[in-house]
Amino acid sequence: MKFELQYTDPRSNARAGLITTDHGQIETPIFMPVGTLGSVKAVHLHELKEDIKAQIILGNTYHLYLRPGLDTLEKAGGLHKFNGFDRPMLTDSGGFQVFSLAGIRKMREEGVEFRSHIDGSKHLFTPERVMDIERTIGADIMMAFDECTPGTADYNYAKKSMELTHRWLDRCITRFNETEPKYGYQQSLFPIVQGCVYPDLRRRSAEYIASKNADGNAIGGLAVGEPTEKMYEMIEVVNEILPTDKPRYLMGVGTPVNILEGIERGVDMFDCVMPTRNGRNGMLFTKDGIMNMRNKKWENDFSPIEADGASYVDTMYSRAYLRHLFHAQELLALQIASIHNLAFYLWLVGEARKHIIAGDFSTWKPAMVKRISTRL
Ligand code: PRF
Repeated sequence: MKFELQYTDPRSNARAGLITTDHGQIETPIFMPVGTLGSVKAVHLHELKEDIKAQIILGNTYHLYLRPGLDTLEKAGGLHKFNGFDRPMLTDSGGFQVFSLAGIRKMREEGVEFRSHIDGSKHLFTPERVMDIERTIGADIMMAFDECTPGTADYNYAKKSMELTHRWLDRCITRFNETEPKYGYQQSLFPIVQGCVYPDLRRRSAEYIASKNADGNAIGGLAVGEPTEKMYEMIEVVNEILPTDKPRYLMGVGTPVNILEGIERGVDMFDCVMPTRNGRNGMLFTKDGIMNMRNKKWENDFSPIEADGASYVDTMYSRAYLRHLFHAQELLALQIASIHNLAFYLWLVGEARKHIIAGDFSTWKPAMVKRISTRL
């Protein structure tokens, strides 16, 4: 994998870059739609590629390991062959999902023992095991196995947890270096900064992660219960230390505003379930603000969903019709909302990139933050 830093905003830390993988290029800053089980929920590949223009999607080690399982993925020839998405993919390591989803966990130095949320069966994730699983899934970017410290953790817990994440990282790197990709294309390993809301821990973690000289670096343990201002402060602390010539990935973030704030602070990659999950609940993000499509307000509004929206669904369907679909619990509502929101997210990061390149990001960004924060 290669990263080329193309433009840096003179008035902020915003950057535009280009990642090159064996499955193609990614223009940064970028948003990665979440495809937990190998599919972006309610979205066909055709829309994902041609309309939403997704450049990279994310899959989850925890979910794919439980279903369909490693045998099937290996027989398929990896996740790209299995789901048909021939552009870059990234897998999260389970370092978040095990902690948020799995039942009865036992944390030890060795790893985490957990019970499947599907059938209660017992499993053990160690850093070595997770590397082997991510090799079998075959994403272009593999995330290290970490503990995602809750945003409310006390200092002592956060410190111990960060130190464990660092020891696990060393074991991930060893295993990664001992093993080969299985399907004939390269894979990169991204380590993850932790340290909760404590600046000195964040600094120590960023220094440790930077010392590994990986192809890219991630910031974890944010948007997990801490105040938003703390999140922005931690991004600033960490990005002062992470190398500028490698992509920086802020995990699981966030709202459109969070993403613009992250870009301004030097983040290049984002993922979040928000556009798809909130979309399925009727929440639409648009250039002119947030709409709850279940509201009575839209009952007789026959205007397009978004007249100058980024997706073909925006002018193909009216607000009144989409509201009707949500009320009638029609599956089409979930599809339209997911496609709309993802197209908006990809449009937003694409615009940010254009304005970084044009040199007016610092005036464009506050105006856009104001515009998209409105409630329609
Ligand atoms: N670690 C991992 N995945 C994640 C996170 C993390 O800290 C987060 C936190 N926002 C989202 N996804 N491995």
